[in-house]
Order: sequence, then structure tokens, then C-alpha cells
Amino acid sequence: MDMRTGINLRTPGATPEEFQQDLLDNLYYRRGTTVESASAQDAYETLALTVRDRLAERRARTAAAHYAANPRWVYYFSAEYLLGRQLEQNLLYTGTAEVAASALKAVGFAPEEVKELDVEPGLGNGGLGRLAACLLDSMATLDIPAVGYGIRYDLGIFRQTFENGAQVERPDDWAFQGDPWEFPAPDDRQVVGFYGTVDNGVWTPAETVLGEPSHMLVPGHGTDTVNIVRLWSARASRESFDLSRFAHGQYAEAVQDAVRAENISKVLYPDDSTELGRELRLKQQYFLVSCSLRDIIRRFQLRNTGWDAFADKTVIQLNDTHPVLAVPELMRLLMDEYHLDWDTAWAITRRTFAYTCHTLLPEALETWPVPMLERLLPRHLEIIYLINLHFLEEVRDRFGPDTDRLRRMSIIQEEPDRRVRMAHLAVAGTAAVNGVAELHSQLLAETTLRDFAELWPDRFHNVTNGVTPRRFLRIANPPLSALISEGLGGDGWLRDLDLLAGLEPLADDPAFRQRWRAVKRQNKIALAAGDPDSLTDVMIKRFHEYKRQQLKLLHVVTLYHRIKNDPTTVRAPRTVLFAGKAAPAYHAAKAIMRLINTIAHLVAADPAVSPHLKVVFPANYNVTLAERIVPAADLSEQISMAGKEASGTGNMKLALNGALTIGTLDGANIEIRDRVGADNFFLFGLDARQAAAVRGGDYQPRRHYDDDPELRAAIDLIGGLGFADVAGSLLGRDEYLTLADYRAYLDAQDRVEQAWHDQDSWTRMSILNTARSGFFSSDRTVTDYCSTIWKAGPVRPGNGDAG
Ligand code: NBG
Repeated sequence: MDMRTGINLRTPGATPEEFQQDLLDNLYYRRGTTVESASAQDAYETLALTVRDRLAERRARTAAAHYAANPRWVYYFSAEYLLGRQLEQNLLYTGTAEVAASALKAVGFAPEEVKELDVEPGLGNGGLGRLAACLLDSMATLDIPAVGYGIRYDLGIFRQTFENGAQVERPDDWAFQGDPWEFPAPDDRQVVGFYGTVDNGVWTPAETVLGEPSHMLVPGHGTDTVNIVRLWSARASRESFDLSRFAHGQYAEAVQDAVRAENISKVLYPDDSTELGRELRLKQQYFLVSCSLRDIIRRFQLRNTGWDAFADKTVIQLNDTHPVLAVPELMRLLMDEYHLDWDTAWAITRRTFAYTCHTLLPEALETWPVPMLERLLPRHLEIIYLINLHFLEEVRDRFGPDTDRLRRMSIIQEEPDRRVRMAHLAVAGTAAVNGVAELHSQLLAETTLRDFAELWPDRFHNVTNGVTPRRFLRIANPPLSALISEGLGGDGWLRDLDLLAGLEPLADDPAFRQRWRAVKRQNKIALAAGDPDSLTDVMIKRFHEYKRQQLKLLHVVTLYHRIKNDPTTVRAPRTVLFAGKAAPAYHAAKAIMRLINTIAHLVAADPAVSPHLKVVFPANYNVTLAERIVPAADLSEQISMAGKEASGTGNMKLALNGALTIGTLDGANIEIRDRVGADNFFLFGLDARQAAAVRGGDYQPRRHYDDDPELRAAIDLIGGLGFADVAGSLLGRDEYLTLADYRAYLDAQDRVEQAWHDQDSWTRMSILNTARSGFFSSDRTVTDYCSTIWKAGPVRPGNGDAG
């Protein structure tokens, strides 16, 4: 047998007896314990290993098929991944959920209890990190040869708790108990340099750190493909422990070099709004790309010689600007270590990379101080200067000596201080640039990156985001999935979400509607956030002023006043649920959170109001919690100021689960509304053009306050509760036009109440939302990337009989 191409591993058994035997073997041989003394943690880890083995066998066949095909690879570079829990996913993808449950019971454990021990690796902040995970799932499902590269942070996104209503951040030591899903691969470690000097183009780093990878398996659904996501941990080199200092009792000093090195992968940065540790963050970015590029070159050289084929066999997608140092790093590797000339290296580099932009907020476009780069990565700065030189020549050739334009487009910002503009480097150094929703891509080309779109119109694309229906419908919402499969006569929709369109006729079937409603009710009972018969109104996302949680809050306060004045005016009892985290240093967002908790108490303590209105704010929003909230939602709040939300993906998850959206014409809301139909979507507010015009004009939020008694009462109440800062910022600048959109929002909420009153018609709209959300599958997103940007196709693993 050819061990590389015709692997003949023993296929793990599929019968309950075989599964149970494997579970016992793992318990005794790998976990080293016995049935009599096993803890629940033992049971969990043993189950994880048993399921993992089934994926590992598929992984071996996938790797063999990839090796034989020597295909074009897609590499996804992302500083963040929010993978969610692994156990349920892997039980589903291996088809072992039932046998696993009965095997667990047979050895004396409750499956539900064991499942709760599965910890979600929170290696990301929000939508950007979850998108990365959805794309990995879809790439595997579509059999695309792909590897995700990232950092294995010891501490993921902080665990959120509330103390006196205020967010308190606690460390998220997610792998404290070990992580049964990981395969360490220490032999693939890489050496990464920092600081030092450059002499004639030769860089001598002053400090080196090791990058050690481990990978997790990324199975496809309904296929044997199992891809991987490879995460790097920083380690000190062997000599870093100072024995003589230790011998002299200098214990802290003895390990200081090791601690310094290992700090690189210690924590996920909560986001850019904190000044702290900026150099460490830059080190992380370089660490990620340096390790990953060397790993890619190593993999390339397994099957190819020379460099001619590199850009044909490799496409590297840069997830936002965090990994953009990959551009100068690949140039450096090709020139300094493999001795290619500039033009050849540049041609390869430009063809290899593509860049996705995820924002329109100017403050979110990363820049790095030139002196910091000069100190940390002196050779890279030289290369960036050279890239800029060539780039500005191209601009000059095309537009003439327009100094204003040259200054605007330069990769180096000169005023007020010298900085490297990572987004400019990204556009200059890649073959394709994309936004993440139609409107976003259009605004990118018209505003944020306009000069670049004028220079290279063909480089700009749109790829609208999507979400994986496996996790966000099948795993999160089993009862609805079962009903859908019954309605459609099969579960083909799991791999072809457009099939959901087949539900449309059932929206007019009263019996089906009733069952649909019963499922929603059952999910609300499971969530236990409030009365299952109330309208469950959810706003779940990161806290940011542009997303306008404060607007939702003004609505809640207005409802409170209306109920107090006359309870009969409010026709729909509501449970309003907020969830989300704020960047630790983002004080304005944290004040809004405290205010939500304060209002929640106020409402709960008022017996005249509490039967009609409830406000809940569960702590520590993450993928696991989203999977519980999304299936229970009736109303999805997508109320950002138009022109600010690049796409949103929570909006897609909620619509897919039959929630109706109340939203502005922003991000992917526009495409959701186009698809589900204007009648099944509650639209309000200024559009992006209008919002920009109001912002650019003489906007006076106080006029709205003066003219609208309900708004005035709401803001006064907020001020009176001791939140003068929140009230003041609304009445002062009102950066995100909360007051300008207030009345339109309230009117739209009145339409929601009216619609809720007719439950049959509401349920019809709910079914239509699901039926028409097929487009928002991340399978479609990946298909779009493959055809417009990656030019990559599938490779399917054999069945294991070959050889
Ligand atoms: C976020 C946007 C969202 C978008 C996700 C995924 C960043 C920088 N951007 O609107 O705010 O849905 O990216 O594209 O996290």
C-alpha cells in the first residue's frame, strides 16, 4: 500500500456496540481511568476523543486526496475565530449523536450534563471572527482545499459579568481543562524574529520567538472532507530559562525572557479602542503571518519545486487589515531568503493575496506609527517604503503630479504623525479587494477607498456575508429543523439552503403555521427569558454607539411611560432582550449597558408595568448563548445608523430562524429586505445618503427633543436616573443620529405591535423570512469567493478503499 496516497486506516465502527467499545477503550487506554472512578470530565474528554477519531480517519483521507491532487489552496488568515462549541457539531457531522448518547448512558453518564462541559474557544470579538468560522465550515462542506491560520490565544475574549449593573471583565481561560479537539504539531514550529538591525538588506533580529502550531479539525457536512484550522502559540526558545539567576534566587528574572516571548499569544485584544499594549498587538500580527507564510511555503515545497507555480497554487485571503504584514513578509521571504529579484517577488506577492475589508468607520482602519515599525520590524519598513515608491509612481503615471491625491493615497501618512496605513498597503499589495455586503462594497469604492477604486476599478468586488445553516439552524434549533425537513420532505436544505424556498406554500397552510408557532413557543420556554407568549424582541451584538443600543433603550423607556400612563395602549406584551459585550475601555458603551440594567430593574419593580414589559440582559454573550437566543426571537433589532454597519450577520441568523427584522437600510439589511419582501420587514429611518447629509449639515438634536414630548420624557428619565452623560451625548453631538431616527423608529415599532396582534399573519411572515433566506448561507458566500476571487475548486477524498 502506498502510505501517502492510499491510506487504509481502520474505519471506526458505526454500530452502537462498536462506538461503546471505542469509548471504553479510550477511557481505559487514553484517559487512563476506569468506569468506576471516571468523573464527568473524564466522560466528556473520552467522548470527545471517540468522536474525534471518526473525524481523524476522514482527515487522513482528505489529506491523501489533497496530496495526490496538488490543488490550488485557499489559505484564510484571520486574527480571530469564534468557532463555537465543537462537540455537538462533531456529533452531528459524524452522525454519532444517538449512539454517543446511549453509550454514555450505558457507562452511567447523563449526555446533557456531559455536553455542558464542552467549552467554546472564544478566540474572537464578534462578527468578523464568527464569519471566519462560518467560512471554514462552508469551505469544508464544499470540499475546497483550505487551511485557516490564526493565533491560539491562551485567554480568549473576556468573560463578562455584571456588578451593580456594570460590565466587569474576567479572564477567559478557555483551555484550563485542556482541549480535547486539538492536535499539537510541535515539529512544524517556526522561528520568528523581532527588532535588531538591517545591513544592506540583511536583517539580523535581536530577539527570536518560536511559533508552535496545533490544529483543530474542520469537518464538512455531508461529505468526507475534513479541513483544519492551524493556530500558533508563542514559545520561548530552549535557552531562555536562566539557570544561574534561578540558582541565585532571582526566580522572576530567571523566567522573564520566557514570559516575554510567551506573552505574544497570551490574550486576544478586545479591539483597537484601547491604547494598551499596542506594540504587543503588532507583534501578534507579525507572529501570525510570519509563522503561517513559512508553513505555507513548507507545504508548497512538498509537492512543487521552484516559484513559478506558487501563485497558481496559493491564494491567501486576508481577513481585514490585521494580517496585512503578510504582504511585506512574503516579499522579504522571497527576496532575502529565496533570493528572487524585486519584480518577480512582487508579481508573486500581488497575485497571491486578496483582502476583505470589514468596516467603514475611519477610526477602525488600522495605522501603525513608523517609529514603532522601525524598531520592531526594520526590514519590513524598508520594504513598505519601496512598495510605496513603486505604488506612488503608478499613481503619478496615471493621474499626473496631483500632490493632493498622492498624499491621500500614500501608504505612509505624514500628518499629524508618520504612520503606515494598513488598508492602503492591503489594496496596493493584493489582487482583489472586497466589501461584505452590496451597500458596503459600494460605499467603500465611493468613499473610504475611492481613490483606489478609481485607479484599479477591476480590483474591487462585493461578496455578501453568509452564515452556516448547520450551526445556526440545525444545531441551534432542532425542533424548527425537524419541522422544515418534514415540510420539505428531506434535509437536503442543510447543504443547499435555496431549497428553503419550498416552504413558501406552507406559509398559507394553517396547520403548518400552528406547528411553526408551537416551535417558537417551545424555544422561548427553553430560553426562559420571559413569558413565552410575549413578543420576544432581541438586540444581540457588540455594544457600539453606531449600532444604537441607545435607540432601542429610548423605545423601551417610551413603552414604560406609555404603560404607566395607560396600560391599554400597549397591545403586545414584550420581552426585550439585550446581549453583547463592550470593549473594556469604551466608556460610553459601558454607560449604556449600565443604563439597560438600571431600566431593567425599574421596569421589574413596577407592578403596573411588569406584566406588559420585561427587560433582560443575560451576561457573557457568545456563540453558545446566541445558539439559544436566536431560535427564540420574534423580532430582530438591526437599527444601526445607515452607512455604518458593514454587513451584520446576526441579522441573517435571526431571519433564518423566522424572526422578523426591524431595521434601517444598512449593511446586509438591504439585501435581506429585498429577498424576504418589504411586507415582511419593518423598515424605518434615514438611509445612508440622507444620514450623511444630515451629519454634514447643521444637525441639532435638541430640536427633536424640544418638538417631541415622548422623546423628551424618555431622555429626561435617563438624565434623572443619574445618566447625565448618556443624555448629554444624545443632546449634544448625537454622533449617530439617534434622535433624528427616534420618531420613525417608534412608528415602525407601532407597526410591529399591530402586526403581532394578528398571530396568523405574523407567523406567515415568519415562515416567509425563513423560506427566503437561502441566499444568506455561507455556502453561497464561499461559492462567490471561489468564482470571483479565489478561482479554486473542490477536491473530494476517496472512500479509503484505494491502495
Ligand atoms: C464586522 C462588521 C460587521 C460584519 C462583520 C463580518 C469588524 C471590523 N467588522 O458588520 O462590523 O458583519 O465584520 O464581515 O469586526
